[in-house]
Amino acid sequence: MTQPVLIPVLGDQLSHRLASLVGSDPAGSVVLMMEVRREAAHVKHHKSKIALIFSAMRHFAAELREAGWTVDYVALDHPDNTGSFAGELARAVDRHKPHALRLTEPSEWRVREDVAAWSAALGLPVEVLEDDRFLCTHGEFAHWAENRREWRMEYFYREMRRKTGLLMDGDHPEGGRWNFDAENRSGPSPGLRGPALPRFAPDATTTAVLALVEREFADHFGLLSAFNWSVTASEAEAAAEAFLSERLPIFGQWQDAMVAGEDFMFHAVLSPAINLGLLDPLDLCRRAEAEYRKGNAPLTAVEGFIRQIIGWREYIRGVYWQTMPGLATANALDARRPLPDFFWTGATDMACIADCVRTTRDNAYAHHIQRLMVLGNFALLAGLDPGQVADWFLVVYADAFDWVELPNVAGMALFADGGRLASKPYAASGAYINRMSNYCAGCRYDVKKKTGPDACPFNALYWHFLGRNAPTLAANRRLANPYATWRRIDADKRGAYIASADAFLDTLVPASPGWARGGD
Ligand code: FAD
Ligand code: DLZ
Ligand code: SF4
Repeated sequence: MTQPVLIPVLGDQLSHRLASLVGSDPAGSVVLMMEVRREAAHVKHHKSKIALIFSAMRHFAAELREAGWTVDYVALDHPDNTGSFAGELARAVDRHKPHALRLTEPSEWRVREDVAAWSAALGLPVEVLEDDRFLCTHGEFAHWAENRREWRMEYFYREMRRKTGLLMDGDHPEGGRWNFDAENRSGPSPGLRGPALPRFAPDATTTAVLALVEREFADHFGLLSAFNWSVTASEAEAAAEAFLSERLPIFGQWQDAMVAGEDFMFHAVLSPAINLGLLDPLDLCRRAEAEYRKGNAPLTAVEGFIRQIIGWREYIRGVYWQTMPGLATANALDARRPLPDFFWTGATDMACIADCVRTTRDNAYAHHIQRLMVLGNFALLAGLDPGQVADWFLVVYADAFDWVELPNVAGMALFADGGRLASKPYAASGAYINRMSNYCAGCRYDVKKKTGPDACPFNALYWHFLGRNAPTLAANRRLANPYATWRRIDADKRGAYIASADAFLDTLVPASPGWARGGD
């Protein structure tokens, strides 16, 4: 091959329709894929997440070779592996003497910054293509956001419905409404269980990767014993098919419900495959719509699912690129408390938190309401440091990449962006968790008690949160009712709430920073 084009394909770019592949000729290109320690350990990612990414990368490399591409694959334990993208690129340039680099833009700000230095460092032209696996381009989001005082997902979502034609009836939304969320909020009925997920037995590639990860990342959070992620597009396809036929019809109704020990409920559990590129999000939405058109799934469920993907997922990504790098350090509520150690150990008497940390440790997964209304809500009410909370969320979930994790944590869960993303903080007392789950029945705390050592900690913390943030939040119109109630509570009772919450907060033991960073 005369001087080829070198095409780095990153760990979340595992799509055959990737812009940098589609626009290139296999005969004149070398694809470079790199397992590097810095990506696995700049924060100490959950073992299952590293195993998923490495196994999916290895399978994708094999598929590319079968399709006629030349792939240079650097495994983590290659003796000359330098441990970073920059180091591996320099070595690959020596090996292949390319005339240029072509890549699809990285999804994360941090890596995008690295890429900006590659051309000068390597002395080669670097062509960066937009990632067209997202529906909304950077330019379109910027145009939508410009001159809007508030960026509300709902209005953005309507634009995406019009753009894709999903669930449209001419110019109107199917069923006469854009959003059926109000019908999607049932608490769990007794004995509610979701169907079992399809199982993917590890093949030789995954088995080798699991051993590598156990050996090389022994001190990282999480278990590998329940590893069941789809690592190829065809496995992801089987997982999607099972979701569309078995769980989608009831996805909406139980979307917000939580049941102890039921880790997946009726959720798609497809976010890792979507974020890595093994599934195409628009195709998935079209297939969900087809289930509705065939009469297999109700509009309420299908609209809810499609909204998560073309609404929330695209909106979150737009917000990320519009607000970085400031979003990474945003702290509008001046929250400074260190992350408690039970986020890593699960050792807490709060049954809701303990179960959410357990599923996170076992599966590198928790569903949306566990993330938002248990873990995120606790972090918000307790005033945990947004940087430490964001590190935790980035480490622990198989689907966590900075572009999607950070806006969800800093914006949606913690209100650290001052309300750019959410019109009010998602703050809730124990009553909400009790309504939406069966956790409280098995908890040593009493969800009905408001103060004292046996009271559900969320109750006093809720008022502590509103009280201490009154200077920033009391003017928020959507908080008018809670603040009116707060003002009506007599001074003694208010003092009791504050004292009870303070006594609880004093018991929190800060986590060792070594869980999230350092050591590798
Ligand atoms: P379902 O509930 O079945 O939803 C279907 C799909 O919709 C998901 O697969 C996902 O692609 C998309 N989706 C739904 N909600 C969101 C959202 N808020 N943002 C982006 N996509 C969404 N999602 C991630 O992909 N990575 C993260 O790191 C991440 N961190 C989060 C942190 C917090 C604090 C919160 C509140 C949410 C976070 N989410 C994140 C969003 C959401 O919780 C997950 O996408 C979802 O739980 C994935 O599971 P699922 O595939 O079963 O999703
Ligand atoms: C998350 C991750 C991990 C654990 N390991 C790798 C890796 O070894 N090689 C790679 O190309 N990507 C990895 N990733 C994903 C990157 O950290 C990052 O999220 C993407 O490059 C997107 O910017
Ligand atoms: Fe969680 Fe409070 Fe219910 Fe216990 S009582 S499970 S701490 S909400």
